[in-house]
Amino acid sequence: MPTVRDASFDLFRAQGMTTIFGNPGSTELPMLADLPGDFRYVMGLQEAVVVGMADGYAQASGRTAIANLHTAPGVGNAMGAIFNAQANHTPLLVTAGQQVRAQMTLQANLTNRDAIRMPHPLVKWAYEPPRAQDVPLALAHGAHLASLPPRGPVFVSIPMDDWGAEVDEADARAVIARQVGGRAVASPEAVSSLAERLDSAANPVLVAGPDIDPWETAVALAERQRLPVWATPAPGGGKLGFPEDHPNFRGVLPPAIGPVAQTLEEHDLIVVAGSSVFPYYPYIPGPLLPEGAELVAITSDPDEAARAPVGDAIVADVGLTLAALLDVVPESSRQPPSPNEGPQEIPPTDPLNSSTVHTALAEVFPEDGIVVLESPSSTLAFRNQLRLSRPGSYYFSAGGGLGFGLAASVGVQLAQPDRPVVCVIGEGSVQYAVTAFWSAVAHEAPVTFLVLRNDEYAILKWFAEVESLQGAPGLDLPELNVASVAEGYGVKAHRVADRDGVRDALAAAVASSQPELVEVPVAPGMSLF
Ligand SMILES: Cc1ncc(C[n+]2csc(CCOP(=O)(O)OP(=O)(O)O)c2C)c(N)n1
Repeated sequence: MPTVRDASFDLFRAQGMTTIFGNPGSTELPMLADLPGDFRYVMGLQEAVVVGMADGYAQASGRTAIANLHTAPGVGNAMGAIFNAQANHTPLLVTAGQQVRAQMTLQANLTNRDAIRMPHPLVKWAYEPPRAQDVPLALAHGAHLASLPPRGPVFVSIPMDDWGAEVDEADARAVIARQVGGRAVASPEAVSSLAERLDSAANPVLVAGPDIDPWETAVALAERQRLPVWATPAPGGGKLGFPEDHPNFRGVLPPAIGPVAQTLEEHDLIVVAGSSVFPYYPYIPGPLLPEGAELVAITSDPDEAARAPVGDAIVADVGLTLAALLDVVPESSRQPPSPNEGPQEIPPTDPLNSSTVHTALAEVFPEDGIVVLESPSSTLAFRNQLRLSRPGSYYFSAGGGLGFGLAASVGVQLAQPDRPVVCVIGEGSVQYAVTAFWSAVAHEAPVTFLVLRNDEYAILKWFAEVESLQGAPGLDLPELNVASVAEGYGVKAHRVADRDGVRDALAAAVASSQPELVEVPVAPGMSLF
């Protein structure tokens, strides 16, 4: 009879989950010993990095990834990264080892005492099977649930003696053979009602969110209905839902209540696709919508639909619903939106500001490049200077928990080995996942790390100013020498302070086949353009 381990690895194979991200402990060794040759183990030195890498990998490969953690302390270390994965709608099967069943009740060392409750409320489902032979079905349950909309992390705790237990062969075969899919289409009535509202509106607008996939239908809809398009506010923009060099593209919505309504002032119908309404931060009060405007959101997440403070919502697969809308909506006779203005010119400064660094990156950024961004005070400047135009070319933590960027960039690179990945990151943000440098080297992920070093938590100083708060400690970061730390992990590092030098160093790092880091001193403060 096959063992739990045989059946579980066959299940992983059947689901295309042959890359396992992990950090091993004694409770995980029975799963990992003699890892079959068709599996790859991607090692993170700390569990937040394990889950961050798995998050990037799952997003960039489009498939559920496995993150294997070390019982309770491993799950504890990973919680911030699981929070991000939930916000990113990333399909993750998070597993953790557990004491042997015979020693769980007496709570021997490393027993995860309340394994199911621990990752709540950050996962869609958490489970510890009551019997060893239930493990394959529990893993299948978790893998399917993670990949069904809204996608997200799930958790299964597995006692370490379960792996060697025997399972019924026919039962295991039945579980492994199952395929479960779930892209639900909106009802024809909902689609035709939205088509009518759209076509009869005087000045409608589309807000594109990260869950638009593929974006060709959003492009076709915007063109046919002459819709200007805004990207959902940056805090929620895990991925791009619309090409930013398209003439209809206007820019990124500001992330606060009053400014969103102000920005969309001239519109009478706001169609939001693939985003919550809206990922606001900070709190700048005002009307939720411009006076007299209506809103319709299309989302695959029932919770996003239910919690929106305003407007109607259709809960369905965003790509399929946009395609259905496209089938029934006529060509509009409205004027096309005026052409999109390109990025703003940035006058040179000494030291460089982050916007200038982004202009240098834009000059050498390859056609098929991918950016993973975690540079809080220059997020908007980045989005303004690099108008990304290829699908799957941008990853950003929708949850806002630092530590995503560095780790995810390694996972994205492993999922997309033929596309150059550039991780644009603040020196403060690096610290939350700093060991990911080691994983990049160990797994030969040739990421280019562009580190913006302003010696401070610039975004927090800006928030303090906006909120009229003075005297907060801990906002300065003197002497945080990221290049030296990265060298300690085996990354080739360069320090460059002038614009042309930055451009050339980035071009060389992008072209190289190993991970390289370019550290640039930049002026303090926010960069908006
Ligand atoms: C896990 C976590 N801890 C703390 C924060 C709060 N936080 C948000 S931005 C920021 C500063 C990041 O510094 P840096 O990467 O240097 O970027 P800068 O603000 O200078 O652009 C901090 C500490 C957070 N978002 N996530």
